[in-house]
Amino acid sequence: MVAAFRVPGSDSDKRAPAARPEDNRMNPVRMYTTQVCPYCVRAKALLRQRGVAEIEEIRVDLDPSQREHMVHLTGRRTVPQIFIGGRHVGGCDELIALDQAGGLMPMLAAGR
Ligand SMILES: N[C@@H](CCC(=O)N[C@@H](CS)C(=O)NCC(=O)O)C(=O)O
Repeated sequence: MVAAFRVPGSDSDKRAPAARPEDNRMNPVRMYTTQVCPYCVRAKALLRQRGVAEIEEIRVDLDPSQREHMVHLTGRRTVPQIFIGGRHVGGCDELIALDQAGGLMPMLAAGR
């Protein structure tokens, strides 16, 4: 069973950039997570700040088969593991590094 949740973004976040997810111009974001995971919370907050309204969240603590699938896909055992437009970004630290290098918004832009 896949435990997937749609996580709405914060309407009150005024730091969101111009890219509007409701225009369908952003690539889909998928994140393997657990319930108790400060890195997951941090990663989701950053994505929301960058305008991501929906995150497909796969709770590997609720579904061990999904944890094994995550390990198979990424070679990693830690959460979060983040995919943007089907491409593996890595964990929270790598998401932050990508953002700081200026690579996150282009990756979020649909069609990239
Ligand atoms: N450097 C990693 C650290 C991730 C990490 O340590 N995550 C914890 C949960 S917050 C974890 O997966 N621990 C092992 C486990 O839960 O099996 C990142 O930035 O994503």
